[in-house]
Amino acid sequence: MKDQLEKIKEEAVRQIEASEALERLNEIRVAYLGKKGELTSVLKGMKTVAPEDRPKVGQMVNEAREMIEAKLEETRQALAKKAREAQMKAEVIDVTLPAKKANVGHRHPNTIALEELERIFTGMGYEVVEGPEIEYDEYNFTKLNIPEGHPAKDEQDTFYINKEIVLRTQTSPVQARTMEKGVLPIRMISPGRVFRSDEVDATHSPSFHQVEGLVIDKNITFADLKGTLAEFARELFGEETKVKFRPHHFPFTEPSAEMDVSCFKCGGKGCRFCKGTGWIEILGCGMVHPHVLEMCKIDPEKYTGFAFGVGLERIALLKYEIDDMRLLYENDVRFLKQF
Ligand code: 2NL
Repeated sequence: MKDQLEKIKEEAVRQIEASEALERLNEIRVAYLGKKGELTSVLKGMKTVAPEDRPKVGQMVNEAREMIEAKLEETRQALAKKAREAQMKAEVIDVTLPAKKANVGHRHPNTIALEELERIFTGMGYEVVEGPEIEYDEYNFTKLNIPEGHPAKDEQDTFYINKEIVLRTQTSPVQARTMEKGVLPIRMISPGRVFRSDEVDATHSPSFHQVEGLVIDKNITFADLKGTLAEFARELFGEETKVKFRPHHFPFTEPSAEMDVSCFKCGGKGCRFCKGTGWIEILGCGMVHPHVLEMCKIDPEKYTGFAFGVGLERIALLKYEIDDMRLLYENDVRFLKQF
């Protein structure tokens, strides 16, 4: 019996010392000290021991149990310590490493151009007014003198939500809404996203941005329009900039014009940038049509006004010399960071 116990102890110690994981220690504990373990089976063999020897054998079994338990505990602590040290080593933090730079991105050329336009016009006393991108057909077309069947409507009428509601094709409806409110005089610009049925290419997109402007007051004339837009052009493209007005047609203005600026690259001599003409087309404008004033509840006998519309992307492309509009919609930060 004694030999058997010695053998069990030896074997247990050998196994404990050889174990490399805490789970393995548990297995050993079960194998030796568990209900069906080696020591228990020794106790079960007590029947064959002479009664006077039993207490002694019992004591030996207990000693073996205590010894194995102590060995298990000692090894458990050693393994736990080793595991903790390995973990600390693996998770070491170098507090002297430089912090990761926060990536803050960059303002979009459209945003930069818009802020420039807003700076110029608010400097002349204009308000910035925004409105819905989804509009009533009535505000987008009818009140701007583009009735049912008008060719200008045919060109633009693609994005219908239903019979009465469209994605706005211009920001003029914001201005029509402002006129209807009847607070006069008006000096406003309305920037925002607009939608057209255009195919994507280097100069077109089905969704782009416009900045329209509107002035309504007593005695506003074409001279006010010219002076205002010439000053705008000088602020945007430089003191030397000249402007030229070519007759044009818009349904909502009469008379209407397109404004060109002298090429800021060559000063008007003609270069690749202005395609040899010395001039660059920049915006459409005109005196607000009396019928538009009437439809927006303003008396055209008492008030007159001028209006204009600029493509924001067109300004950004020109000012930052970007040759393809699609670059503005990719939002590649390497592109954006150049402006
Ligand atoms: C362009 C240039 C323009 C207007 C927009 C306008 C707005 C109201 C009344 C009268 Cl509420 N006019 N806006 C005027 C002239 C030109 O935009 O190239 N548009 C297609």
